[in-house]
Amino acid sequence: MARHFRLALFPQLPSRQVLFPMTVQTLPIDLYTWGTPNGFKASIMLEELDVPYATHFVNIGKGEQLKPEFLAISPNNRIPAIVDPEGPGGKPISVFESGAILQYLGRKFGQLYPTEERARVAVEEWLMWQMGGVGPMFGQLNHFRNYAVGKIPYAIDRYLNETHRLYRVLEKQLGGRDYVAGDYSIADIALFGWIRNWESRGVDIAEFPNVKAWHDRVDARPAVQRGLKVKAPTSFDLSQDKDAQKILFGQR
Ligand SMILES: N[C@@H](CCC(=O)N[C@@H](CS)C(=O)NCC(=O)O)C(=O)O
Repeated sequence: MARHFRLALFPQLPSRQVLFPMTVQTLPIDLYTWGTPNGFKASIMLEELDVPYATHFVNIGKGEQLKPEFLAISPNNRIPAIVDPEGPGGKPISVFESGAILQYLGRKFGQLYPTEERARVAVEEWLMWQMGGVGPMFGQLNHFRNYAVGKIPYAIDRYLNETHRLYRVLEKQLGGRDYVAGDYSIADIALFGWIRNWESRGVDIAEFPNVKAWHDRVDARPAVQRGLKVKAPTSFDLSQDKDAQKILFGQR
């Protein structure tokens, strides 16, 4: 249910926010996740918005993402996914793909996703850059560095080079900027979970001081810290766990 009382109650707010109706969430949003960089995007966003949500862990090492009830809301068998019982028209809606979740929540609650067209395009550019570049490339690097049977130097070099290139692009973008696309936004949230843990990617962060400063700025946000706590209740060591490897690497 959208309520339009912010203007009356908070006349001192900047016009961008005043124009946006405040949406009140009555029923909790269901979050399906498993503490991973993609999962953290959704939990950090929900924490930033300070809306009620209920977490359901989907153990991707045990194949719970392949169950029909999960596929009904996330047909690509990947976390995160959400179900908002108060979707458009007051009816439930499910959303899969972390970028689509960030956009849906940003639009619904009128926060962290600007409406002014130039500002919105900038946020979307960097959101798509994360979704199409950083996530998949860092993911492949992780696979070939840590899990591939036999080390394939060509593949490791290929993805390590690309990972460095992406850090360098971000370094340049963050020169003279606090956040990647104007104010702190869903683009920063999308990037944060992937950019941290640079040691595990073989990246020397001293080469990227703007990225490090940005990381520390985002990391200092209490909602980000709360969002990072939404992690799997149990863990599995993917480099050793043959059953989990079969599930995660053997899908066709
Ligand atoms: N493009 C998807 C990627 C999601 C994704 O890869 N999720 C991983 C965990 S980070 C997963 O659920 N893997 C389960 C599987 O591979 O079966 C998104 O951004 O939501």
